[in-house]
This record gives sequence, C-alpha cells and structure tokens, in this order.
Amino acid sequence: MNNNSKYKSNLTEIKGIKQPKKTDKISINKIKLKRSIQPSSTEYVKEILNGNITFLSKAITLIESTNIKHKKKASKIINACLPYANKSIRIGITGVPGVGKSTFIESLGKFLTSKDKKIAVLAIDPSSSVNKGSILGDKTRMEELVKNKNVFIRPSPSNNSLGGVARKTRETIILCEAAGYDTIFIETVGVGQSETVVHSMVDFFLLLKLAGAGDELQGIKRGIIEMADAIIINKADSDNVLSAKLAKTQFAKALHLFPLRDDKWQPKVTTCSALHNNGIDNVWQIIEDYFNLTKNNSHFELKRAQQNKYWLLETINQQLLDDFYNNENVKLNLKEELNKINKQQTSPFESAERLLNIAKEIHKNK
Ligand SMILES: Nc1nc2c(ncn2[C@@H]2O[C@H](COP(=O)(O)OP(=O)(O)O)[C@@H](O)[C@H]2O)c(=O)[nH]1
Ligand SMILES: [Mg+2]
Repeated sequence: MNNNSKYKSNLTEIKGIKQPKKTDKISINKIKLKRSIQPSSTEYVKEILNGNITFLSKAITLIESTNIKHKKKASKIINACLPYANKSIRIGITGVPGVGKSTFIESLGKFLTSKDKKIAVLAIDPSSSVNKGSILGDKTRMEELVKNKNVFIRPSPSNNSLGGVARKTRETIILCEAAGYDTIFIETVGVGQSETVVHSMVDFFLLLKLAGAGDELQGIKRGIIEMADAIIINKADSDNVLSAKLAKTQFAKALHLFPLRDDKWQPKVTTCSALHNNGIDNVWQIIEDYFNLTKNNSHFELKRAQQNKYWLLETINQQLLDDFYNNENVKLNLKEELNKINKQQTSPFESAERLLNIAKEIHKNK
C-alpha cells in the first residue's frame, strides 16, 4: 500500500511514540518509594478514630499478619485505641451451619442500621483452617448489609488455630469499637470449642436453633444451653410455625430448670423467621432488656472484668505450654522419659518432675 495514499488502512501502524518523561527511572523509583512508605501507627490511629474503613481493614490485616514488624505495629495501634474502645455491645451468635446465622445477622443488621446503629460483623470459624474458606467467606447472604456504609464485615482469618483466631478477634473488636461501631456481632459455627471462645468475649450470647421432629433437646451440646442468654428458633415460617412454637415451649421448660443466675437474667426463648423478617424486633427487645438489666445491676462491667482476667490467664497458660513443648531439650527428653515409663523404670510423676526441672534450668540460663 502506498503510504501517501489519502485513505490509510486501519492496519497501518503509526510511528512509535517516545516514552513520556514522567515514567523515567527516577519517577518510577519515587512511586516505588511512596508505595513502600507505610502510614505510621499514629496515622493509623487518627484515621481509625475518624471511622476510616480502609485504615481499619489495613490495621486488622496487621493484626492477622505473622510478620514481627507488623505485629509490633498492630500492638501500638491497639494500645492507642484502647481508651476509645469498650463502648459497644458485643453479641455472639452460634448455631449449626445452615441454621440461618448470616441471614439472621442481615435481618437484625438492617433493623439496627435503620435505627442509626453502626455494626461490625466478625467471625470465628475454626473450620476455615481446614477448608481454607470461611463462614463469612460467602458474604452473599449479607448482600444488602455489605453495601451499607454503617456496616463493617470481616471474615475470619483462615489458616489459624482457634486460639490464634480468638486473640485476633478480640483485638479486632477493640479497633472496631474505636472506629465507632456500637454493635459488634461475632458469628461462629458450633465446631470444637468455638462457642466457648466466643462466649468468653461477648456480652450477650445467642443460640440459633431449628425446630425439628422429636425431642428438641437431644443432640444439643452439653453446656451450650447454660451459656445461652437467648435461644432463638429460626425458620418459624410456612409449615414450620407450629413445630417452632412447640420447640419454644420445650426449651423454655428446660431453661427454667437452671438455678437463677448471678446476674438475675432469665434466659429467653423465642421464634423468628430471619428470611421473612418476622420476630426480629422481638429478638432485639430481648437483647435490650438484658442490657438494661445488667447495666443497672453492674453485671455488665463485672462480666467484662471476668473476661479480661480469663484472657490474661489463658494467654499466659498458652504461652507457658508452647514454650515448654517447643523446647528442643524437652522434646528430646520427653521421648526418653516415655520409654523409661513404658519399661517400668520410672513413674510418670517422677518423669514429669524431671522434665519440668529441665524447663526451669532453661529459663535460668536464658
Ligand atoms: N425458610 C427460611 N429459610 C431461612 C431462614 N433463615 C435462613 N434461611 C435459609 O437457610 C439457608 C442457610 O442460611 P444461612 O444464613 O447461610 O445459615 P448459616 O450457615 O447459619 O449462616 C439459606 O438458604 C437461607 O435462605 C428463615 O428464617 N426461614
Ligand atoms: Mg453463615
């Protein structure tokens, strides 16, 4: 084709253009440097207190990081946020997968945001370390809540032990409170000890149940009823309404068998349909009644103080165990001592004493 032709083909390439000055090496390095400069912990705190979600999310990522530098920075941020935390109410929600926890939080969340509440939803999901997913990974069931600017949703960090997730969640609560969230939900699926862990970090603990055939109380984990401040029979709609009412009566009877609690709260049972938004206001009324009672009789503060003590001691216990069992000397001697015990050369008690002494020596020499 003739280049001078009046009608150039679309396939004709124009001459390459020169690299613009702005993308020269110096500029690129400047951009790189800018990107590598992380906000200081003071900046983080300032932005979190302003309710900046981007900074809140980034700070939580620091909490979840295994990098020592990140952890130190996270600690600084948490400490600076502490004076602004503690002002929310913390609600734990548990129940088997499929019972409707996410749908329930969506319904209750919509109800609360219409009352100008700011909500944070966190998750403790020990199963996420197994399947690398998360109960909140499928945010789909909170579709509307996710879009609300007064709602913050954070899935459970995966690949972590329950203890690790628990610590991170407690620290995340502090940051969310500092960012102005006044109602914190913690969703957990009833796996392992996760309900106990959630129970030890919330003010109000809610158990979601389904009405089923037969004895409602069967198949319920021991202890969980004692932990519950309210039992909600969900999916009380269409054909389920009658059986839900029946389940409610049975649970109410069972709850009355427990002695009166120190905080004077009588756990409540009610039914609702999270999907059809029925009975949600009633559930909220129960929660408000609880807070009115415990804030007046000072059990609200008392429970939080007890939880702080629990987490202090729990953290120490865990650290001591980790230090002991991860020590190379202890590991080596543990095997030998086990052999000796099995050959009836020594007793488990003598062995334990020797092993503990090894650990003490290690501490002295540190
Ligand atoms: N009929 C009915 N279905 C519900 C209700 N709440 C939740 N579901 C459905 O139950 C399924 C599991 O709900 P989901 O909220 O994901 O349960 P989760 O695993 O406990 O978080 C979904 O298909 C929901 O639509 C309800 O009140 N009534
Ligand atoms: Mg869910």
